[in-house]
Amino acid sequence: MLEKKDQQEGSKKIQDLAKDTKDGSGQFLTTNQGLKINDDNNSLKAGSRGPSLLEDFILREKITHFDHERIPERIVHARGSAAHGYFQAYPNAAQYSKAGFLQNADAKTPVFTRFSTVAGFRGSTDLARDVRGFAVKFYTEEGIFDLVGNNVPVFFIQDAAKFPDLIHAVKPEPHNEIPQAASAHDTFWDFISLMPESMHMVMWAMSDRAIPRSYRMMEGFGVHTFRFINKNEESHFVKFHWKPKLGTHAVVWDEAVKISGNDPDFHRRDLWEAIESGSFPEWELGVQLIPESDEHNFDFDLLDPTKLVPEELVPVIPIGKMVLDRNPDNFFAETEQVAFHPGHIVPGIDFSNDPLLQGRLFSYTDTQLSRLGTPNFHELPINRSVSPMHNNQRDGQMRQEINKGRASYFPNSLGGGCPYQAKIAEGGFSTYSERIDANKVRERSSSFSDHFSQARLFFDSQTPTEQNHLISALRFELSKVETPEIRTRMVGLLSMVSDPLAKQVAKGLGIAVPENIERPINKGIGADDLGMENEPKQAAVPVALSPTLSMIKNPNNTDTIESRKVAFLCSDGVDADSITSMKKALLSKGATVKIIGTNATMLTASDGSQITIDHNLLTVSSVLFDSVFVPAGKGSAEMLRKEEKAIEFLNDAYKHCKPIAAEKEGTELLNHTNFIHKLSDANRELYGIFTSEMKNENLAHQFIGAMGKHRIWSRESGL
Ligand code: HDE
Repeated sequence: MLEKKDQQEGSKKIQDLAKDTKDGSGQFLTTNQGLKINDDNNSLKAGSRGPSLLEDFILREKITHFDHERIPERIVHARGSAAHGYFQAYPNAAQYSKAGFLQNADAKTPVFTRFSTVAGFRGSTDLARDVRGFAVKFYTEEGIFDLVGNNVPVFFIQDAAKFPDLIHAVKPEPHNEIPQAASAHDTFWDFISLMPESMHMVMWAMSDRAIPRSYRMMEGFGVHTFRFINKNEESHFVKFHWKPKLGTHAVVWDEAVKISGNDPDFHRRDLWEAIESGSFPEWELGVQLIPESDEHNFDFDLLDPTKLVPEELVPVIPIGKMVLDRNPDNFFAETEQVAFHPGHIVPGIDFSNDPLLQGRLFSYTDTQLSRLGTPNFHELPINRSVSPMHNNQRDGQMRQEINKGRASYFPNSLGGGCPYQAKIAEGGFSTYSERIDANKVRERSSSFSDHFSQARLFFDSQTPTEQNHLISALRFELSKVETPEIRTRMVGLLSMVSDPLAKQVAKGLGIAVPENIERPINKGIGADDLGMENEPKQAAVPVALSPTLSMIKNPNNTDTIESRKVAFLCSDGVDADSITSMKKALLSKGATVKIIGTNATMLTASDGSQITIDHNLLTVSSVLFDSVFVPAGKGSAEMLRKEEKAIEFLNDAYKHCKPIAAEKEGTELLNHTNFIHKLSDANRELYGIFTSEMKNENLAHQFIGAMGKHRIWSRESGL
């Protein structure tokens, strides 16, 4: 029997653990009706060994609720992670749009931002090769504004009518539901090979943008052209950009595959841990503004969502920043139930006639009706507007609001005419009065028909490293395709983008670039139209190269190592001083250090001190870190040499171009890797390997400098 004192201490410990949960603060367990439960462990039976009784309303309520815990997952973007934060406008923002949340640089507008993959199911891996959703809900004083974008500035298709086809093609194939969260299969490439308009987006999706290092290191884009309306009621076309403070970075494909096995929650965990540790991710919101008078001054159509506006033509003006500083309290209630909608706008923002955007305006309410089950989804706490909501919409499933009074119609006299309409001067929304004079037609504008110039601009703007990654990605994906005709058709389309690209991909597939390109069936446009025959092979774009399209050359990247994760590979006998001094240097730059040991608990250092282990080597791999340090300590190096996993850890870090440092006896461990002997002493540092046979202050400095570059790409090209 426990002594009373022990019992009290035990329950105090549990209460301490539970102090951050509402239900842990000394509440009784109850049914949904508030009845206090006396026994939550046993069902009601006829005798302790007898059958259960149907009368057991407590069991029935608990199990019924459980049976209904799942709701339909999102048809696309099912896998996601989110965080709360705020948006703060810069003083210049007010001149561009009359939107209330852009007027006051001292005000903070709450936001909830959800990042996602597109194709995978809710439980799929974060590291799938896929576009990422980047959806921001602004809780403004004038109502909800949702900026529902992606981490890629263009889209696969030009018209909403093709969206169900695109998604059917990319989702697991219908007969066997294979493969999960992957575009590398026949139906996807069959569709793409018949849709030349997708070629620009294919470049982005096959680039490393589709395997980000972190949600915190992704750009975001509104994709479509929207409108900003200023205080003088003038309209500008606008493209939205989110630029991450931590730079735009990716992992490499082999790493992505291994992360998926090691930690399928890699991005979710990364976002969560960064915020928990106080390292709040931050983005700058920028806009490209185009006066109405310039609408037709580009070689592409501003309404075509497969085109971007090169930053060299129209610069991105920063107008505010977003900081994510709070993790959700409950995944389901917030991240799962949040309902975004590109049609949620506020005065000062309006739509363009982009036919993809126009289709989205219908889809998002419709999908919430089947996913959240009621037109009252706006009443869920995460979706609720902070500006008061008054209208005559009534009833429906799960209605929360208890509306009072008799008048639920407008106009009324019985309700005193309330709620009444707001004048524009009072903040009432009024759609931008755009002149439309046209025939009702079902057709694609001929200004949408150059599908290749911007695809080529993207490919040409990449560094050789990035081009190689893109070529490898296409080789990988198309090698998984089982139907030879699809591969050939794809290589044909790629040759319309870039001959070197097509040749390299074809070589990897063991086929030739077709001489006469097969005309895509249906061509994504009306059956009576000619489509590709009219297209210039490589039409001129005024911009030949755009460095902002490359992640490596991206002018917005800095050399910060804030929140980067460094693995210290250690075992018993490690030199405690070596750990302390390197750790101090890294922490001073905002990096995170994790001690990887050969057990799950403690290391005994060479001076006898005890060092807490963060991860057992058994459970991690270098793909989960940004760089590796092997501290000094003879005993430690000798123990690690016998661990196959430790050598693999280093080999992988090398393969994935990550900086590696080793001090004194730690350098010995590197002699057992498969890369060290390929490097001369002179070129080690060039390839991001920093070793020091003695204690050396400069080691940390060099290591940090290399980490600031993200990866040592010279390894891929140089050896
Ligand atoms: Fe979406 N999209 N989409 N989409 N989309 C959804 O809405 C749809 C498109 C995007 O974190 C769905 O609530 C159509 C472009 C994001 O909750 C659905 C078309 C872009 C998210 C839907 C598009 C996006 C969605 C599924 C073509 C980039 C996740 C669940 C006309 C600008 C939001 C839901 C979140 C989600 C339909 C095209 C981004 C079914 C019909 C282009 C980031 O309504």
